[in-house]
Amino acid sequence: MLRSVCRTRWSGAFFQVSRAVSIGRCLHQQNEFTSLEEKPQFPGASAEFVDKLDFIQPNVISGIPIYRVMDRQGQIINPEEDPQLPKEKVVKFYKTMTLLNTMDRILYESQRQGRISFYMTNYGEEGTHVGSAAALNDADLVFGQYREAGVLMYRGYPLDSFMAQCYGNASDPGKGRQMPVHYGCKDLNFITISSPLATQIPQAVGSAYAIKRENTDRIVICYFGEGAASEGDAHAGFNFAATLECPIIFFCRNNGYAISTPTSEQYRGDGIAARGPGYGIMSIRVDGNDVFAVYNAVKEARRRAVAENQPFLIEAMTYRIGHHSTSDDSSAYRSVDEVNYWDKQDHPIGRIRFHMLNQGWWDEEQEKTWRKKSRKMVMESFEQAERKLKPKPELMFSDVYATMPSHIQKQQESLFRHLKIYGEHYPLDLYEK
Ligand SMILES: Cc1ncc(C[n+]2csc(CCOP(=O)(O)OP(=O)(O)O)c2C)c(N)n1
Ligand SMILES: [Mg+2]
Repeated sequence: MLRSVCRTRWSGAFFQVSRAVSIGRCLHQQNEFTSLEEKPQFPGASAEFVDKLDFIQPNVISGIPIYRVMDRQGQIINPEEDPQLPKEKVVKFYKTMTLLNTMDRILYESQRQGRISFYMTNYGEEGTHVGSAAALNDADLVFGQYREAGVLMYRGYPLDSFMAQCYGNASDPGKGRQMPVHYGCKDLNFITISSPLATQIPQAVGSAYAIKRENTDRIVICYFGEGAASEGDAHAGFNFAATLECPIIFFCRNNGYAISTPTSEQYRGDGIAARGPGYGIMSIRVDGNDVFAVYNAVKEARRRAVAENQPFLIEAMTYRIGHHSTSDDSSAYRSVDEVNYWDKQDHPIGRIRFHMLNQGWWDEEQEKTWRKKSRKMVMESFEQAERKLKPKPELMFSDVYATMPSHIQKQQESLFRHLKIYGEHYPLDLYEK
């Protein structure tokens, strides 16, 4: 009963826009066409004439509120919004968020020690990953950007597979041909990450359109950063999703920065959520460090996306605590105090831990045991990945073309010739034969 009340309350929280637009269009089409009537007949707008010159203020949609369920001490603010998740589920949230954090620390250090080539941490954004992943169905298709490892982890992607991809060893499904953090898993419906920003957005919309045509109970979720939202592909994706009425959730992680570009230089409007109404998309802004707020927003958006075949835009406000990647030093463009604030005072892991402690679901002893156990799990997996051989060198030429074209064939032969003569200068014993 309470759940259905929550849902009804919830549906009101999204900015209602797209219905008004499509109803307006229908009315316009139904009107009998007459050039004598003093009403606008333009096919591209449903509006009235005015006789006073007035520009629309760019801040007409300004200060979109940030939905949250818990305060910073992990207390539920409004009991009607409590998702009332069972203890086991909340503990799973916490364990995933902390395991991700531990994996990040180990892999970040590995890169610093020269064991892997590159890494990107998820520090501070764990709540956006886990809250959203938990609200989806397993069959829902995920398109990520690159900083969403927690979504894959929540779905059950094993530590060994994360490590295999980052080490590019023989167990990596991508056979070592991608940079670290470019995960993908067909079985878990997680599309492989690609580096060029925002390319996943129109691809995700295309998939959502295909899913709509299949008429199954599935949706697509597409993650991207507030920086990627400046790409042309974002516009194309939003507009196609709205006009083709696709069951998709656009999930923007607004973490304050796109490498060194702060949001103050990224856009002039009220963030990403404010763009939704312009496209006719239902939109909401949530506190991304509140895992329950993220969960509620995605759950409701998912329910409505399936029921009504329409897109939703969720802007999750959060903060990128780590450097952009191992190729970045963020001390060049932001203060230590700023980072410390988010790390120490407004962290998604801290907030859910407070909540669990308040509920009597967690204590210091459990914390110590879990931290020790999770670190051991990560270390074992990391050591195993490091010991594994690299994939056969010739695999770098396969899997792109069904039949290998002659120029690739030539390159492959040239590599073999080279290795035959100079092989002793390469660590070939580290590669599978
Ligand atoms: C088309 C394109 N342009 C530039 C880059 C380089 N680049 C990689 S990540 C990044 C910043 C993206 O920021 P945001 O979308 O906010 O995601 P975040 O890293 O903050 O999670 C840039 C500019 C790229 N990968 N692709
Ligand atoms: Mg960003």
